[in-house]
Amino acid sequence: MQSVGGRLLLTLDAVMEFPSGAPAFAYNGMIGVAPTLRVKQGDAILLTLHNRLPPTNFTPNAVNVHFHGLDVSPNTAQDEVVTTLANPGQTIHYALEIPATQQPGLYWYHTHSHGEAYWQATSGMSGAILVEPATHHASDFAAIPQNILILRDVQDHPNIIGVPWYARKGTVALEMAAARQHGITQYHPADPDDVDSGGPCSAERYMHVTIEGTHDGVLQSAPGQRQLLRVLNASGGRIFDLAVDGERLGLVGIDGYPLNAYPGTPSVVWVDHFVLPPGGRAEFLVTGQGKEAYLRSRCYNSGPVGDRDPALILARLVPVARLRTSAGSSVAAESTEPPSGDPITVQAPAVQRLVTFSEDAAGYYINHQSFDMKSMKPMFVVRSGTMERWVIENDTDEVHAFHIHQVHFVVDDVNGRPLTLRYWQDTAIVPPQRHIGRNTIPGRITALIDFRSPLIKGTFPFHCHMLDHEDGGMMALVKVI
Ligand SMILES: [Cu+2]
Repeated sequence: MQSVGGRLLLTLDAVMEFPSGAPAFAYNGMIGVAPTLRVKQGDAILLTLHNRLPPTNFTPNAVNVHFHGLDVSPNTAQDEVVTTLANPGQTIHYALEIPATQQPGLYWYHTHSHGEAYWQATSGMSGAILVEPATHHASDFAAIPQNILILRDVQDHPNIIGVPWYARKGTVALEMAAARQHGITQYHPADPDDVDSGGPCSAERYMHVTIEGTHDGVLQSAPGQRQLLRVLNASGGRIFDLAVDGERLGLVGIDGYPLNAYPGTPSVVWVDHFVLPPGGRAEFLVTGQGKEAYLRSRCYNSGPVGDRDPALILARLVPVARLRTSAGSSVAAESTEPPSGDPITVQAPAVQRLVTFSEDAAGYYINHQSFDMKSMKPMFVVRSGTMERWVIENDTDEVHAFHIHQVHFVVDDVNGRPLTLRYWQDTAIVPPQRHIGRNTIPGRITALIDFRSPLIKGTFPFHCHMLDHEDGGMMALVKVI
């Protein structure tokens, strides 16, 4: 869907899909459809959300929508997710005002009902939002063919109802064991524990990954021609280590922001692979090689007790003579240059805080507290107009994915090592603790968080974007005054 005259009007229903019993978005009567929203900087999204799910005994079936990554107000009618909930039979009207200064790139929307977030995400209740520049500049990628790809993981034996069901729109990604049956043998040089061993590279039981935005898992490529792949990790908790055979990825945007929105970072950075946490987006260029290649996820080891993120074939890049650019482009000087972000300079942090992720048999915690739905008491009160340094520690044996609503941050260092490539992001991997001799050292990242937008005052969450962890309590509130 495209905005018209600065407004995008949308009605979504939350419905129960038969016979699976899984919750789903419905759009224009089409069950399992969550349209991609294309808007311009400064536009409004007017969303009416009807909850037509049945009341049940096993889950509240409440829904709402979080506009992930957008620099919008956390207050009612915009991106308020803690108290704004539609129970079965209720309706929410959203009037979201996207700032004119929103960085152009890939964002997304998904339900955010605490306690049901994982179930709803792994039922596919999410969609993409693409923010385009309000005015075209010479350098805005107008001549680059592009695809939005949405990665999801879905439960094929849902743990609530017990009836197998399958993803609606996506093409199922091939795990390497299955890929070998299709005669696909090349994959990233092996992790020794690949496949069937129970190690991190073996398949997750009862879950499979889908990719939306391809034609039956096929993407075209043309020799020497660049294209832009805009990839959204809409899974409930998977990590994808993205790579294309024989090619480097030309990163141009992370989490909606152009790479060069961080001062001094180039507009394109070429990497061999990119690790995309759940909730994150990566936008990158690939160049056709004139032969078939695979877009894949390499196996990712998320720690001794982490979920399995096996090697996957996501899509097949098939050579054609020439790729077409988007139809109807009216740009005078079409460009293959990435959009130039207005650099956002950092300022010295006003405050340093410690955020600790932990877990035990009973649940998941931030600073040893499990999120309490009945309390709007913020863990931190932040002064608007400042930046803050948050040290985020992981006292567990698995990766977590730090996400904060409304704002972006820059990761300065990981486990004490300063990063050479810095960029604005809204979701970041926090590595697991390490056991060295008798000592246990927490995993740690340091994030410089930008609370300077005058639009962002109010109370909003930060949490782990492995949504089963969020549901289990790994969420807290920050209040910006
Ligand atoms: Cu987590």
